[in-house]
Amino acid sequence: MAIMKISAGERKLEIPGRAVFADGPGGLAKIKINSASSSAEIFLHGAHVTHFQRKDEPPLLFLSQKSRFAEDQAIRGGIPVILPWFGAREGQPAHGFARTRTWEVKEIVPLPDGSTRLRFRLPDCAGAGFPPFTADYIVTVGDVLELQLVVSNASSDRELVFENCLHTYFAVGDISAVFITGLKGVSYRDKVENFAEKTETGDAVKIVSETDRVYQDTSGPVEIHDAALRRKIRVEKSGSASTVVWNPWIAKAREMADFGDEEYKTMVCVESGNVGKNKITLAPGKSATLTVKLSRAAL
Ligand code: TA6
Repeated sequence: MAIMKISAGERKLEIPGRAVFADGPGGLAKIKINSASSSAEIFLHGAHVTHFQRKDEPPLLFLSQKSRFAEDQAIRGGIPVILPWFGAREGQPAHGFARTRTWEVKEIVPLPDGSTRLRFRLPDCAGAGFPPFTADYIVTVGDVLELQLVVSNASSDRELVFENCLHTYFAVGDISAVFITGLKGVSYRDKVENFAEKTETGDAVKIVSETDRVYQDTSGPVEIHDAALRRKIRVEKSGSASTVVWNPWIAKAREMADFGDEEYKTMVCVESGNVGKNKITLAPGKSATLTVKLSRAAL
């Protein structure tokens, strides 16, 4: 029973009918949140938001039917918290260790507007060559989903150089009827072509093949236009200079054991963070906050 592992202190934070612990698959504990206008689910494993849905609307986030749920595995879908490195790292798992650690629940606060704010802390952040740091993650579930990742350099004498990213998987009705705006004129590294440096020339990004782009020096909002679900998802952010757009398409989808062969048709990742040349350098005692706000409007 996953929730048996929840500490007494954490159990006291529960708000009946609003934020309660529950057993998730694979022996992983989660919190089920019901706010006035929306519901969400967050696993303590990786402080991973796997579900956000406004009442009477389809879910905003994609979660693979084939996702693994295990202590040492990342969940495929939702919002993986990528920290303190993005992508590959010699001798280390891809995308950092934060997404496969169990975070502690520090606060659950019912807000007057009917939304619910939760704060998570990543225990013992050090190792892999990084100086000691702290990471707090604040998730506010309401009309919109707001996420804040606060990283502080806890060292007294060493700089902390790190990457972070909220690697959001959005649910879409039909990828062939989706386009993404807000990236025109922005330069990017194309991972599909060996990180070739390019510039976005089009008014909108269309996904017609494997797409894996790291847009750099961009802090503006991005919108995902989804004709099939007749909605527009807006990704607003602060404290972030990189936006990553990813869809594995056919071949990669087949290669991934924790992703369905056809699932590339109903998801797109639009990720907000600081990666590659936008990585962050924090002096001792300093902090950096990455904030992302996810909202949607009818098309
Ligand atoms: O954010 C895009 C990306 O870096 C892709 O290159 C792809 O690898 C994806 O992340 C998923 O990575 P994962 O380690 O979760 O399989």
